[in-house]
Amino acid sequence: MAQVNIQSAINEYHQKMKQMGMDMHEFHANWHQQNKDPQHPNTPNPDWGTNISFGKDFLQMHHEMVEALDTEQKFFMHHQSIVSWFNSKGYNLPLEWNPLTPIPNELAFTPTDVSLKRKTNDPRFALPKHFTVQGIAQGEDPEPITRATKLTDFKNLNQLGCCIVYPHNAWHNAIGGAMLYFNTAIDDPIFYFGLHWHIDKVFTTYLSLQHRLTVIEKTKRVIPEAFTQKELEQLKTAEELGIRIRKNNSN
Ligand SMILES: [Cu+2]
Repeated sequence: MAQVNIQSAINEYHQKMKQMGMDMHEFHANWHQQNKDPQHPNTPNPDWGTNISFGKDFLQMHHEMVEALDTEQKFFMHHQSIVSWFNSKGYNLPLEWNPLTPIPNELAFTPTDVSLKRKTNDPRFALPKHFTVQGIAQGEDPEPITRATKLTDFKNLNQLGCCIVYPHNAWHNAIGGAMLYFNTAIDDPIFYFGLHWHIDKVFTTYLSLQHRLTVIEKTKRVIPEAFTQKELEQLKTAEELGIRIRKNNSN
C-alpha cells in the first residue's frame, strides 16, 4: 500500500475521472439540483417517505461515489467509486473517523480558496442512534417523522434515505467551508472518507438486514398527533440547510 496524501489523491481521482468524461463536481451538484430534498409532512407519519424515490436514490448514488465495488450493479455513476479507485491504485485508505473526535490530520483539507476552509475540525456531530442496529437508548429521541427507534424500524430504503438526509444536511453545515455547497463538498476529504462513509455504512448495514426485515421485531411506535415545537424547528432548519447547500458557491 502506498502512503498517499488523501487530499491530493482525491484530486487525482477527480482529474482521472474527468479525463474519462466524468466531471464528478458537476455530476454530484447536478444530481442534487435535480433531486430536491423531500419536504417533511405536517404531522408524524410512520409510513412517510416509503414512496418517495429520493430516499433510495440518495443512498444509492452516494454509495456509487464512495464505496461501490466495480462488480456491483450501478444506476447513477458508471465509473469507479473512490474506494475502488484507491484500491486499484494501491493507495492506503484512511482509518475510519470517529465523528465525535476531531478530524485527524490524515483527512486535513487545505482549499485553494480560503473561503472554503472548514468552520471547525471538531464538528462533534454523529448520526442519531435511531440509524443504528442497536437503536436508541431509553430517553433518546426517535426519528421525529416516522418515530423509528432503530435501523430495522425503517420500512424501506426510501424511508431511510428521506429521513437521513436531514441530519446529513446538518452535518455538512457543522463542518462548513467547502461542505456547504454541493459543487465543492467533494473536494474536502471528509466528504468521502467521513460523512458519506458513515452514511454509506448505514445504507449497507440496512441492505444486509433487508431480507430479514419481515422477521425482525419492530419497536412499537408511538405516533403523536403533532410535532413538538422543537421537532418542527429542527426539521425546518434541516430543510433550509438543504436549500442553502444546493446553492452554487460561485453566485
Ligand atoms: Cu451529495
